[in-house]
Amino acid sequence: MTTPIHLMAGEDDESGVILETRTRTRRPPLYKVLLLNDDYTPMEFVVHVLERFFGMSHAQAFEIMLTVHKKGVAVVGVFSHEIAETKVAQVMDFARRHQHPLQCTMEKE
Ligand code: TYC
Repeated sequence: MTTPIHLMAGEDDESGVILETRTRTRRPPLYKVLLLNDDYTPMEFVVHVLERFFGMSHAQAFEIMLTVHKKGVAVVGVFSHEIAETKVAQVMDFARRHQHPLQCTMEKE
């Protein structure tokens, strides 16, 4: 017998037979938020961005800023798609308003 589509997993169709289906659950994908180096954005501005939008201490923020400065890019956080999108938008908007070319992007983990 086929599984009636209106029945949930384990629900009885009144025939007395429990028709079980297994529902697979998946964790939502996570996204890395990346900060990119450039030659013009002041170091102190980047430190401020990391404190303000990523909740880092001054020491943490300074360390990550230096990593980006030396290596060209660093992961500054890992979030759900919606939160990552919001972080990227906040950073890009803040940089634009201060006329700095700072770039922030996201990629699936
Ligand atoms: N390279 C910049 C400078 O020398 C500093 C900087 C660091 C810029 C990190 C962007 O994501 C960045 N002023």
